[in-house]
Amino acid sequence: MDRIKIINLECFAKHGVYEEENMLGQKFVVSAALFLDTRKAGVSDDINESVNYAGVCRSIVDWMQDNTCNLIEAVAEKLAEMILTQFEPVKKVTVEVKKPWAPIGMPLETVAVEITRKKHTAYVAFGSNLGDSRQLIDEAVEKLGSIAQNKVLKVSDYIVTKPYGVEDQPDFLNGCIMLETLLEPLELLDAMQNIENEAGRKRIKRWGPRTLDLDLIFYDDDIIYNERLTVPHADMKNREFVLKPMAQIAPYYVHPVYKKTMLEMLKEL
Ligand code: A4P
Ligand code: MG
Repeated sequence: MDRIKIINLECFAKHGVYEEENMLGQKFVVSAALFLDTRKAGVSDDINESVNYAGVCRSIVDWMQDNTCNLIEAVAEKLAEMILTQFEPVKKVTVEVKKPWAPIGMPLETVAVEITRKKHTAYVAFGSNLGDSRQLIDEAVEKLGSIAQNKVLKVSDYIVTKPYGVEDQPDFLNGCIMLETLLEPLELLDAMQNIENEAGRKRIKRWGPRTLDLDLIFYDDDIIYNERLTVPHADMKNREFVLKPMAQIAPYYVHPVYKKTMLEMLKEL
């Protein structure tokens, strides 16, 4: 990806662990590499096709002065999040925060933290067969989208499906959403489980009736396997209630393990 670089932007701010630092302030030096596609702006010579780096610099300085963190790790994290959420064309960012006057009682040129953060694409399947399913799902989509690090990009139709697995239970309402997220996979799972709990979800019976079920189907092209998470979702290839909405919102998305599009997987099922 192309990069716009901001190098050594100076500002005076009050981040630090010591009280004196929070009162007196000191010099910070911020660098950022904004990863985006500059091809269109390069051809058209139109600023509207790119990111105005003056605007990014202004936002960095304003944020540095309006907030107080203990750690430069936190400063870098928040700056990266601010840049990614406020400047849409930026897909990934590297932020370096330098603190040349760090009060450690020894001469040094500077201390610095450098981090890289990016926007991820996640697909989340939803299902409900207890309570007011449509409203519970509407609320879940709204809650997922209202998390500052998330943006809902697409929502499939809600479809009525016959129960799969345990069959003597009411029909389900199912669908999928496409999410842009800055959350890491387990953070996203935490958020999903909180929303399930708020919907009154009780974990009584595996595959049994539920007010709200949110499953993480894909997270970028990542393959994740740990105690809490299997991604891509292990059983999706057998579930029409997942593949049908996926084929609607992401027909050509290729399963990172099976190497087949959602349309192909649906057709095979
Ligand atoms: N977990 C692991 N991987 C994931 C993932 N990719 N996404 C872990 C979400 N969670 C994942 O889930 C159990 C544990 O799975 C979690 O703690 C998480 O750490 P759960 O939601 O508490 O339990 P569950 O939903 O009863 O089990 P499971 O296996 O998730 O059930 P499913 O697979 O969700 O199936 N028929 C129709 N027509 N429509 C449906 O929506 N849903 C089910 C439930 C059965 N039949 C259905 C439908
Ligand atoms: Mg589940």
